[in-house]
Amino acid sequence: MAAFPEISKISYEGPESKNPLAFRWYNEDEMVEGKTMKDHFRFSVVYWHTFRGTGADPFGMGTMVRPWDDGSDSVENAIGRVRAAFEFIEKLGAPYYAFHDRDVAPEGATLAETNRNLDAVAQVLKDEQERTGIQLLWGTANLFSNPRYVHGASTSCNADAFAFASAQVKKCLEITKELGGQNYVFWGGREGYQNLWNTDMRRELEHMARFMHLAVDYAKQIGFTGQFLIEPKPKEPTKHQYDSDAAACINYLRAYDLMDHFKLNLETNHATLAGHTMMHELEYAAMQGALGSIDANRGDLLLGWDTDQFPTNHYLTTECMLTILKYGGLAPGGVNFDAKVRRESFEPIDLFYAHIGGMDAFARGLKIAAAIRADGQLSEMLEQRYASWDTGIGAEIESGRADFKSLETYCLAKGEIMPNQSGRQELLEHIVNRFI
Ligand code: XUL
Ligand code: CO
Repeated sequence: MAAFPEISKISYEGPESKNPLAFRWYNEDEMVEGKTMKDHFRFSVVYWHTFRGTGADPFGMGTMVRPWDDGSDSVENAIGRVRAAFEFIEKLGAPYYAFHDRDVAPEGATLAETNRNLDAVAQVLKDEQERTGIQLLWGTANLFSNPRYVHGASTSCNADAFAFASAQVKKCLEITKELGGQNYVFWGGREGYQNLWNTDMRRELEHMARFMHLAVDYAKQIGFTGQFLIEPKPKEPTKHQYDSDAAACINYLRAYDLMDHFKLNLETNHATLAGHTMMHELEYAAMQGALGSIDANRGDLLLGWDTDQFPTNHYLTTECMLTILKYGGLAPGGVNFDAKVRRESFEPIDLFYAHIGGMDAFARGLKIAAAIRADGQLSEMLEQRYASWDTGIGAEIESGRADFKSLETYCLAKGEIMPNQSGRQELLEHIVNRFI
């Protein structure tokens, strides 16, 4: 039985269309800067919010109406959910999906039973991938829900939790490889602390690094060649997460000799929680060669937590796409909708409205970003701003020919210097508005 019987394949109808079940901007074969939209974005649907989200919040139970799901934790129900998920992703026209091990298959009474459950569901995932051509963008292990990870997984004070997390990631790497996953993500939901009085931070960070090295080693052993990604987030559920933002992650990867094996999976709402813009996080990671993939969503400025809303703001998507284009794209990463429909949007059709809106917002952002780049005024102004570094004393400093003595000599001869350039922020913002 079809899960979405009243929905047919979503198609592109163009900006004039008023059909809410059609794309107005996302036209997968349209070329932008020499690449199809499909290849620019590599859109991905997440299993956890879209197929496991119930709408429960700390004040009330779930609200989602999901006729294909009997609410049980059985393997049969999990398999039925796979069929519904692939029907949805295929009708939407997203080329990828992403999951946690525990989203797709139920945990059993023992590790062996859990692994058997995962194998049974993975076989159906594989069949559905082959039937539809939909691919796995990334897999990840849920190392935060089960009470065994109450103090963390690889950073737990309990060595058994580290061992269990290792067994879980081992299995998840095998399944991700089996399903042709193009990346593997670590998001350390409980890898941090609630207070420092009970925390040996140095020891915990060393354990987390050991864990990542073990994953890298095992990937090599089994021939998994996907890209490893770390997903920064500063807090929630812990007060402080060690992977707090792009800069902290990159410092950590360098300090523990992991830079060759990892890139970052940046999420908009996590950037907001860290007190950064998404553009900042993208730029910071990309300039160091560590831009891997993005979790596309947004927060709410009036709510201080990780609301994971679908992105609809064209300024946001333009900023994302400007930076992504500047650094040559995301592959093998993609634009992964780590976003959930609101508790009040409980009908199955809302899943379509949400994803179509997000894909269209990104498609429009891409077109705006490409127009800004083709126009060239912004990049010319940026280049101009740093012109003093291109010749003379600037070039001498950049090339390493200057030292403190030669710079003092230069200043003694030159005399006082004056601020010589306006920052032009208002003009620049106004120029961006010409395109949005
Ligand atoms: C949590 C979050 C996760 C990761 C995968 O805030 O973003 O869903 O994306 O574990
Ligand atoms: Co995420």
